[in-house]
Amino acid sequence: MKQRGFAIIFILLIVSVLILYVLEFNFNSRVELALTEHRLDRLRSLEVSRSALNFVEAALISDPDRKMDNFEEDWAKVAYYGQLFGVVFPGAVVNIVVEDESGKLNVNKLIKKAEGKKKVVVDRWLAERIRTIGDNLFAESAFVDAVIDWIDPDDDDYYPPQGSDSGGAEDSFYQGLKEPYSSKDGLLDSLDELILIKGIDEQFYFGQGGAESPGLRDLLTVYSDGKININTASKQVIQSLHPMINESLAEKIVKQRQNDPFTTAKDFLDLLKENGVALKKKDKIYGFITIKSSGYFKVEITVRYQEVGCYLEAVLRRKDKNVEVVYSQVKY
Ligand SMILES: [Ca+2]
Ligand SMILES: [Ca+2]
Repeated sequence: MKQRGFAIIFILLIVSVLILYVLEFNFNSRVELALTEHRLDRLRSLEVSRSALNFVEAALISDPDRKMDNFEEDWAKVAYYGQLFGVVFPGAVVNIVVEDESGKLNVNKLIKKAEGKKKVVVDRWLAERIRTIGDNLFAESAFVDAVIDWIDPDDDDYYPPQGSDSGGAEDSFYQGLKEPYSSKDGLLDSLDELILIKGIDEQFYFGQGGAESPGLRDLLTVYSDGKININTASKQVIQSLHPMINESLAEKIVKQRQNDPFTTAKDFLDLLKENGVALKKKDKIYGFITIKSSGYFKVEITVRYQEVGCYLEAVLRRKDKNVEVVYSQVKY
């Protein structure tokens, strides 16, 4: 009797071990399967993002009118076509944003080339435009001094001509940080470098998102010839162009150009004058605005498959009949 009881317990033990084994095998197989699906979706999202980038390149190459660039053109409308990628690639949710870099202020142009001169020459007019961006959006303008110091080759804090206070910073400031580093003393290779500069934090740089609360990354660039395309500049950039352009005038300009893009820079200047903006004869704005892009476009593509996806950021350069990728990065 004792032996029989022992046999039953022994069999029960073996059965439970077998059940555990089968359960674990089942669990592992399901994990493996999920991981494979995950990897596949990741791979799919990467391929779709590349395909979307090709699509943007094609739109830029086929742009028939190189004398002007505005939101009525195909390259600017690819965002609408992004939804179609979901039809071509079932299950994919695709979002495409293309921005003309000439609609933004170029921080690298703050320092003018001063060949043969020992002293650094700052483009004070541009510095004032960028200062206004800070004033209007973030109530913070001294960061411009620090950006100038980040780029200029010297080691002296920059003092703006109109005030005695400087927001500048050189090595003495950066070396005193908890994790010290040096001032670059050279042009920015990427706009993301701004985050390293005194007075610029993540909120200031990234903004809150959306057209009403942009960050510096939406308004500044390192890719352009320095001129502003008034057909693609945001409300905030237009407002920065002259002290007499207030928010409502900037909004009016953006609204008006929606159906009727500017065909000459003069049309824009005339519109300013009609609205009471007093332009001096030699106002720097005359040489600063244009109606076309200098050829650099930033592309942001987000692809999602279920829970997996990728984000592709690229800068394209349109030149003659070609488009080249100047920079690209994929994040998961
Ligand atoms: Ca300096
Ligand atoms: Ca410096």
